[in-house]
Amino acid sequence: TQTLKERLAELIPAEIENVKAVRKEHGAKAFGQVTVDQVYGGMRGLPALLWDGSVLDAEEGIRFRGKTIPDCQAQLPKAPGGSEPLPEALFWLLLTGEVPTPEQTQALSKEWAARAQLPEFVEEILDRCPPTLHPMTQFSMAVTALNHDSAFAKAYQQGISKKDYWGPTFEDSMDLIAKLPNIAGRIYRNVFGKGKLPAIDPSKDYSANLATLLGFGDNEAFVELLRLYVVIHSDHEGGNVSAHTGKLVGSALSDPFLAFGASLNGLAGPLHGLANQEVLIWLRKMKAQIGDDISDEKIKEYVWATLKGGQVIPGYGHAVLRKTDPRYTAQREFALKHLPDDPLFKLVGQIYKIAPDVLLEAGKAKNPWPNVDAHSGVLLTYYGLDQMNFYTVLFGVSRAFGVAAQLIWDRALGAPLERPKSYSTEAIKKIFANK
Ligand code: FCX
Repeated sequence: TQTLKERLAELIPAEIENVKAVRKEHGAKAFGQVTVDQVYGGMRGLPALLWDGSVLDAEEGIRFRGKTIPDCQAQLPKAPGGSEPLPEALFWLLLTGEVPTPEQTQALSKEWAARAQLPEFVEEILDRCPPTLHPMTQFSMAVTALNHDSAFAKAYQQGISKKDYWGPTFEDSMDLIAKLPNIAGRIYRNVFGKGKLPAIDPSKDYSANLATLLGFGDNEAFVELLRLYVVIHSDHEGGNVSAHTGKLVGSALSDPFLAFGASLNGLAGPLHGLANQEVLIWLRKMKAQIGDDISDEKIKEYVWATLKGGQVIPGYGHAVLRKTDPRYTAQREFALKHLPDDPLFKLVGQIYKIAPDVLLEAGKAKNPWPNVDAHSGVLLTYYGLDQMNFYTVLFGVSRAFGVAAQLIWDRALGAPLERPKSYSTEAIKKIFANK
């Protein structure tokens, strides 16, 4: 059967022609106006990036190459006996727009297992980190250090031609994804004193190995959760902080390890990926304050107190979405199937009925609905992974799939250095003085 790299090699020339034709026909046309508010307002809605892998609709949520999360659950290959899509298949889909065969999916599991080992010095870097250093900082350090063996950096030094950039970028991206379970597992075991890391099993899929490295390999429901988790966290179009940072840094021809290390530092912010940690902290504080008998009225008061304290409600709101995040819904459905009576899950469901109305009444947030981070920690906690400062690491493992796919296509299409224009407030005043 055909490998992913062989399939990509077939697809790339046609896509280069496709882009050429689009630029020839539409290159000089304008999307519309850019307002001064967009310059001050974090560039919301500014059409500025190209990425075919996934598109985010404000109402409907994410589609990966045109497929919704339920489509992916129905159509992507699964593990024997499993019902959640395999992240291996999602990576193939992101890169090619095609659903791989079960054999092609399995070949990716095998290839990632074969590439999984970390260089010894990276293991040592992690082992020397104090357990008080946040897991995301450790994660980003280890990923950045993998640049030591970058195929792209080496090929660039040896004078590789621009048209061949995507090849070593693909190799680095495969290595990057393959090595993440060992990095995540090592951080988890070091920080939380969970003993020695077991070896990767080449006969198992990526998520099963990741679960084993974290110490949960025997729990098939947890493995299924990880499969779903990685798929839904993999990509969220091109403009979110982690995806965009990876693309931006990659545009300087920094290799995928340097580019994704930068993505992780963005994901580690509380308004982005760290929100899944923040949600659990917020829930625990709520329980500590209110006690076990939590009424709707008490929740309402707690949500208001958070807002009045000048803080955000973690896990709620979104820069693009204007409806409940389908990534939240997918996790809710997983919980309804596997842990319907879990008290923390019930609490999250209760908050879902209350927080949106409070946010609407407060009148600031453009989207009062929950996002992906409102739900993920509750599922992990249920299975015993209750160290919440580790949660964003799992988001990071997943986000590598989207960022890597994007980097490969950017190098294949010859994406140039990113360099938007910045303006001073004085310049803006002058430009619009008489307009
Ligand atoms: N709680 C309280 N206030 C909120 C809010 C929330 N959940 N969401 C938005 N607001 C506030 C904003 O802080 C802003 O206030 P300001 O005018 O005083 O600056 C105002 O509402 C308008 O913001 P809005 O345009 O709706 O949202 P942004 O695009 O600026 O920000 C995020 C989007 C996601 C950053 C925002 O909704 C937020 O802070 N949410 C909580 C953190 C969170 O859950 N992040 C994870 C998002 C995502 F899913 C991910 O990346 O993982």
